[in-house]
Amino acid sequence: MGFRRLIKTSSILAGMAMLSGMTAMSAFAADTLGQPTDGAIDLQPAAAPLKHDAIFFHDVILMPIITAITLLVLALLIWIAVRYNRKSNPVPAKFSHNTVVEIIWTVVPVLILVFIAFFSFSLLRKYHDMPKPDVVVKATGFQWYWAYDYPELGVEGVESRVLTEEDAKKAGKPYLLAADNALVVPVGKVVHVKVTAFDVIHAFALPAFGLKTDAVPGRLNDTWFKAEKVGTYYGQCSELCGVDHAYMPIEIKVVTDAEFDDYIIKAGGKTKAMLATEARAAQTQAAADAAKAAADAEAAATASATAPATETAPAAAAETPAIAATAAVPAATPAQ
Ligand SMILES: [Cu+2]
Repeated sequence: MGFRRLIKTSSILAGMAMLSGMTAMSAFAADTLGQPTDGAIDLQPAAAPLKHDAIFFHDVILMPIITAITLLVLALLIWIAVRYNRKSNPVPAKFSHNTVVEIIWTVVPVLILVFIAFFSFSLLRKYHDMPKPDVVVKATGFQWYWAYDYPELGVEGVESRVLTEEDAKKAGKPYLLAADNALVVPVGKVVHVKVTAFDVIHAFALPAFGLKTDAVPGRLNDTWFKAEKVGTYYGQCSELCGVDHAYMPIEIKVVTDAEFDDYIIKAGGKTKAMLATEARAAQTQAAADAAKAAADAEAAATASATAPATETAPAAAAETPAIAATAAVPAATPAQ
């Protein structure tokens, strides 16, 4: 009788759990991209490849296993409590040990862990094996703010500090997540972040991109993302780093290519296109210089061959323009 009532209660509980699961789903649908949402549960929605993979690992691999194990243990507890209490089972069995059962409850958890490890390591590999970068950014943690560099584009020391509550409200941004200077990156491009720290250990973390990388003084850690949508994304320092740990947010602003180039130029740097043009010009200049030097050398050689031997420019001096130039100063260089 008591057992039936328990079954009834547990089915009601299961129904409630399903209902709350459905509300969670609707909360999930209303989530704001790039920042936490009041009253929502579950992970923040993804805006980069690593986060999609992390959500798959959590939702499809881990949660079903955790739920199944929890329900199994709950069912066993209920079964034991109902079937083997003193009233239902006045004469208990006296045996102990059962080899078959013990082998099963050792081997099955090992198999479950191996199954989880397979997906876990493949996710770790995705974090580790980074695609070729389009933009490289260096993020340095300070007590208590972040500084960003674009080493290849010549932009250095963009300091990023928390907005005051008043300024955040004025800007319509979330307080404690918004910064005065965001890290600006182009959309749809592979961004490598070299993470380090100046003083103590911080951590560069941003949920929507699936980032969480320790910032350790004297060490460069790598992470990467490829933002899928233009917008503003928020994260926080995620390693307790001192009294203002809560006041060093990470704001990443994802913009179009053109806007990114504008930003780099305004920040005093050079865009990839500018650098490529400069490199091409330098190459052309170098080729022209080499051609001119060769022509000069040839002309000098011809001149020394035709000129009388009393001249100060010997044939050997024509080998390189530098030596030719030295030889052209008669007082300093004794004639051979
Ligand atoms: Cu910190």
